[in-house]
Amino acid sequence: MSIDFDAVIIGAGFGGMYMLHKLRQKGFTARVFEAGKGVGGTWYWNRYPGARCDVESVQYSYQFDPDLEQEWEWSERYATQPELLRYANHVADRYDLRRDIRFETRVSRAVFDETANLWQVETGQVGGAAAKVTARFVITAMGCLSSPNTPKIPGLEDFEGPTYHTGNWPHEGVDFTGKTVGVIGTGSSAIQSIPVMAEQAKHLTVFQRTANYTVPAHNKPLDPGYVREVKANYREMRRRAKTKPAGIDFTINSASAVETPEEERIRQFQARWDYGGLGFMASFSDLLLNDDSNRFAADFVRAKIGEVVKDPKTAAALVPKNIIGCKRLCVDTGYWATFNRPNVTLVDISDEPIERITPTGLRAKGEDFAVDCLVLATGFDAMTGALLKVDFRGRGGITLKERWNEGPKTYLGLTVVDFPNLFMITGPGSPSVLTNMLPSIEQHVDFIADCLETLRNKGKTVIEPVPEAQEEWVGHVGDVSNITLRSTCSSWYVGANIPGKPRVFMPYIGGLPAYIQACEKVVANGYEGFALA
Ligand code: N01
Repeated sequence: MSIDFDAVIIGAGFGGMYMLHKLRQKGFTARVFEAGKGVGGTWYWNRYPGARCDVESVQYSYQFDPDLEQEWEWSERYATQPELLRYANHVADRYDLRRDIRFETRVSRAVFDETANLWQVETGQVGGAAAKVTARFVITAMGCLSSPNTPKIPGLEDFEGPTYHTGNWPHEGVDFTGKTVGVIGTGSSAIQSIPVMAEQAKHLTVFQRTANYTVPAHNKPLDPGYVREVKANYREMRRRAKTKPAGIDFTINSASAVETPEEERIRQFQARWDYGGLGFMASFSDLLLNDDSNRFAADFVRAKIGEVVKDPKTAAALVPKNIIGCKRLCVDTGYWATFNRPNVTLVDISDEPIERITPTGLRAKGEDFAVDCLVLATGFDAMTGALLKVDFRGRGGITLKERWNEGPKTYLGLTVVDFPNLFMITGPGSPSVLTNMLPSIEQHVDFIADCLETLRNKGKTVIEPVPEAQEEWVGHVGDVSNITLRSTCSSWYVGANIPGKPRVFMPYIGGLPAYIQACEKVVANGYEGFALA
């Protein structure tokens, strides 16, 4: 059987685009299949009002080409979705990527042919015929939060008005002027979009099952002097970022919150609060390791709610009860203050689920809420959802679904036993969602490209992890997750948001530096843990 491409890449977000560029640079042929009409991945689909990145723009950007870094101008501290999408398109144009990308094409199945040592990849084109291509390698770049979760609320299909999911927002936008809107969910997507939708809608009713922690973004236009300074020192900033667990260049206070006197502790929290953003969780080194330290941080944030929200009942309902950092910390602009608006109502459904969706609204807590449209800010089947939508078949016809029926098991979050020549960019078992995605993506892409080059140089055509290496990595991922409080509570990190999903802490929480070191050791030892044939 002939081989059409050295590699098939699934997805044209930041992972898929850089993978294509890197493989081309190394002289490999590659074809990217992308379900959307354009590049950008997350930033192509998540177009809800207020969508923006919670990692600062100058850090949430590619670093593989210093010229790209220098020429691109970010306008705000946190880039908006449209700006990020413009950046993705600029990258696609600058490196002439589109000629190897097939848009509106979804990969449905990929079968490993053990005789020819290649992948047979089946695709379906929107409105077109199915097709098959063959490739030596398949590389998934489908994103960790790309399979939207639509909860099975009774009656959802009976609703007569439009229903929008934040993770699959209409490209033409939505005009909420004069509309009554029901929002289900209070995660990051809801917390970003609620303040913006509230400015337009006639009335917004927010159905909250779990109150969430959020810190202010303090977003602002980027000062040209600051940008000049960043650009002059980009390499150093990127180097520092790689020494931080989250791959983000912010200062981590090495002190323990419990061992710090109260006055100093509050001063630290307040300083981080005033600066804004995810760095709040780096106020102390033990916020996710020690119950008391965590409670200090949680109490600090909880106390802020009453200072902003005027109605005591609403303020009390907005107070999160779980640990801070259990779910990803949200970063907001005016979220709590939005509940002071006369056109916004919070409905606390923590004690009983939404009874049903009716043709004209929702029924919850024995009350009917009439709405013109529904917004589902209900998140994603994270980390494994998109991968398991593709019918991957490895050795002996085993499916990835069968292999992962007790939760995802990988070697380095990159590869899976019995699925030779399959690589996953930011797969489960890698730092991915616990880090700045861009440096994590680039590290994976570089690892994969170097690996393919090594195989070519050695005259090898097959690489796959050995079971012992995978078991050891899975054990290590589990062990480090057990050290932190994060694995003790319900979140999408452990699959708790999807009924029936195995409860496993999916990302690697050991931090980016430890992960990079582990990968470097594997390479230095001649791809230790892999079998090459
Ligand atoms: O999704 P979520 P998200 N009835 O899963 C609720 C990234 N992100 O899209 O908590 C009622 O966090 C659910 O309730 P509960 C970021 O990593 C980044 O907001 O399960 N409610 C929850 O409130 C983030 O963590 C940015 O009790 C139901 C909400 O829906 C991740 O994406 C921006 C329900 C879902 O929250 C996911 O965020 C946005 C039901 N049946 C997102 N089912 C950046 O800033 C679910 N819910 C980069």
